[in-house]
Amino acid sequence: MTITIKDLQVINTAPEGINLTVVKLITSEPGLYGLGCATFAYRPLAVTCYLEQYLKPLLLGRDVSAIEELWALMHQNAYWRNGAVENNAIAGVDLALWDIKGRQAGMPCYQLFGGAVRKGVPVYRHVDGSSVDEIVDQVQYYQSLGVRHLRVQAGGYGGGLDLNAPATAPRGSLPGIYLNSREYIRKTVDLFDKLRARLGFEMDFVHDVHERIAPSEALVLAKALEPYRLFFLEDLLPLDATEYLRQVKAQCSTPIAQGELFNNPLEYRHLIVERLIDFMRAHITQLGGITPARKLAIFCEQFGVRTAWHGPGDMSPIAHAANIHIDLAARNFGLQEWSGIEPPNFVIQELSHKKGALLEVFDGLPEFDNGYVYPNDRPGLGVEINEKEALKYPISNEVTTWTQTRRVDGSLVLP
Ligand code: GCO
Ligand code: MG
Repeated sequence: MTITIKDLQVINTAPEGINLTVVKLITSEPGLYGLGCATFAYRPLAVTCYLEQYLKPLLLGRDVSAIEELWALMHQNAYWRNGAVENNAIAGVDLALWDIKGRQAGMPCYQLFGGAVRKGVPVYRHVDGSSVDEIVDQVQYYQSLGVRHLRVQAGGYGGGLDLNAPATAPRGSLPGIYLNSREYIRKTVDLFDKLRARLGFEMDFVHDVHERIAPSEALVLAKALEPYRLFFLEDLLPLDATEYLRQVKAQCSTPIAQGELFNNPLEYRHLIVERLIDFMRAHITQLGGITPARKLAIFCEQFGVRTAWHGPGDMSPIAHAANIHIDLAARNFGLQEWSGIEPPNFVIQELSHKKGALLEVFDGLPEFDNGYVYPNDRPGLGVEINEKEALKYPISNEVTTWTQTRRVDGSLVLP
């Protein structure tokens, strides 16, 4: 008897003050359901509408076992493809289908992917501060927890969080988060020089440029950071400038990571085939879920490109768990971002939120211990949601401000 999709429900919740969107697929088998993540923190209502108005009518009554068929059906159903809203919506269904597959098999998803090649997943945590002393304190705190890899930022991404035009901007410039790229480069190189002088080379550091500087400036930064032997330098360039990585890789040994903004193969295929990136950092639900993500990880393996899946605060524990299941079975695993239950710093500074609320809503978040993350080995992705608790944390629909990033002359720069 074929088990089919009986209902598709969307659960929106923001326990940490960050919008999270969960898909619950109810099947025709009593008690059998799956949970997926469709989080696109800045467009939750659009994703919800896409799921309820378009994917639900398409999917009801279809065979839950046919994951490849259903992914392709969703992907091409609107003819135009690979948008951020639709890919995150499709991912919500796709992760739920893999969750169902694991629950039916009585196995954690990583077993379905070929079994684990490591017992725990090495992760990096986030460090951010306004002074070297503050950053050194945080590094030493995480070192005490056994963490061996850290992302180090000095004031978010390239600039502060001030939404007012600086005095140096032209008269009448609009509010925004202003970035002086030359100053950012000077400060970043100076920061890592001081960190290495004080801490040595035992800890592995990554740094996120977040696509905000010009290609020639990016090359200068990557070369200037060579002596500090970063584990990787992330989002050195925006998606539409990644051809310039040919110049960067030809002149510089700093390992390069790109990917959280990837939507489709046309954006990353050349980067992997030409080995212009060393670490692929896609956001699993932005790609459309586990189904395309596994194919991308295996494609990377052919070219010696390692994985470093995006793992930010604006991702639900279900997607974090999906990252971990893929990591466990991947031989070309590089490093996993683990922002864990703390949201990104720009959210903490903007919104008050109850610490720990995330774990009241979600049960089964993979466990962080001594620099590694471990799945809970339950069948499927291993995460459950308390729908009653979820209702306590409604999502917000304010205008997004942190992406209003501007150069010193007041013009917008990609965030
Ligand atoms: C990272 C990312 C995030 C993004 C955030 C956007 O490397 O973790 O750059 O911090 O800025 O996911 O919402
Ligand atoms: Mg990033």
